[in-house]
Amino acid sequence: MKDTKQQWFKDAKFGLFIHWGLYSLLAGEYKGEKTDHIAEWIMNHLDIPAEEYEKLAEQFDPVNFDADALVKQARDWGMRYIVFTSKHHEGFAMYHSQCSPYNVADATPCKRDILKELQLACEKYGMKLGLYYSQAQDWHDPDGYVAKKDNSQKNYREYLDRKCLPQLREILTNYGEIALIWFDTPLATTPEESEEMARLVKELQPNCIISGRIGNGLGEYMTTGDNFIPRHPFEGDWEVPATLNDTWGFNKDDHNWKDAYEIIQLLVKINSRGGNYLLNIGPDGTGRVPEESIKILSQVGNYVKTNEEAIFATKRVPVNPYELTWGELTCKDYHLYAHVFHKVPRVEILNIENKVKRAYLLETGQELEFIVGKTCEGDGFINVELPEEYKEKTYYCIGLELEEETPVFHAIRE
Ligand code: H79
Repeated sequence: MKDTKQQWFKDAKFGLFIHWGLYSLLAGEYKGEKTDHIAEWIMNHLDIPAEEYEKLAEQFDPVNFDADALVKQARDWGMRYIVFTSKHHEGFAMYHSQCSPYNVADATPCKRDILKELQLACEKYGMKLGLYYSQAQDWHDPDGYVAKKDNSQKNYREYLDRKCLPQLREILTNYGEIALIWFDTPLATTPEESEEMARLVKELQPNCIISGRIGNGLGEYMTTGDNFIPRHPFEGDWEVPATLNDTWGFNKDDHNWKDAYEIIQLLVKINSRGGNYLLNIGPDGTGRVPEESIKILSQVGNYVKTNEEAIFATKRVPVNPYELTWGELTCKDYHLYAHVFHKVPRVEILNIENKVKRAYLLETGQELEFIVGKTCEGDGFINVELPEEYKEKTYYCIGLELEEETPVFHAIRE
């Protein structure tokens, strides 16, 4: 069972992933050719030579990027941590690196250290800062791995010593407290090499959490497949990295946005099963966050902020043999929370053994009537009565104060 030993991560429940790099300038299209894959992969997918691709840096001048405003917004969306792409597979460092001039402060006209800007904003707003670092794939370095290509001629050791390890040292030394490091696609990285990376991280920042994708089983929590949710409650610390549309990096042609209601349901479902939801935005080449993302996240934020008690610091709900027709449950110390997403005349929970002290609406604090009883077959149930106007409502949450520390469900009777 994976254990980060970091209470902030277990409590966080909701985080912001930011994919931003040179690919954002292309927005899914290069020289009239569009990519129909995740947009940050455009260099690879359209086989753009490194000497051509690197020229993009000359255009990188993100006049619309405001780290302070973005971090403040993330707080308002109810998020507790941020993971930022310090270097994606393209190989471009989004901070001032001393070991490679291919970085945002040296190779662009703007000369800005984006990571430094984010660090300061995160410190100001009490936001945990995590960093994505593509440790194995680097399509700019001649010795970095490239997925699904023949890497046999690469001197990976050279790349590790020249770029990967020195850059890890930089991002873990020059940017204050890094709460988490998000590795990705280890490919042929050996156990010894992963071990070396992990040792470096812990030597520089003992509290920095190492994500699941360092490879070779060395991650301190489980990262699910992109956009994949475990079907059952999952023990230990884990996280679902996910997108709002079908890309991580900005793609001007991807309008396949999930709506806010779907995102709220996914968040609560993931929390209910014990995980964190790391939800992505892809700013465009100017640093502007897509309008649609802001709209969705603001709506999600309203729900999260109103019902924060039922999201933040909640724990995995024990296996419930019955599917709920109206929504999802979350829980924490002596409380069970019913998130109601569908219209119901009253909220019914079946096969539950707990005694209830009190039921209330989270958004108003209003006390609610409830019945704790047994069906004719002898199964425990809780029914919560709703005020008239709530019988027509959806997306609200009911708190139940329990006599017992955790909810207790029993198996379906044979
Ligand atoms: O950062 C985001 C992705 O860019 C990264 N992980 C998330 C968090 C990621 N790296 N690899 N993958 C996701 C999966 C790769 C899928 C691929 Fe393909 C399928 C690579 C090659 C075939 C899609 C199709 C991308 C290029 C061609």
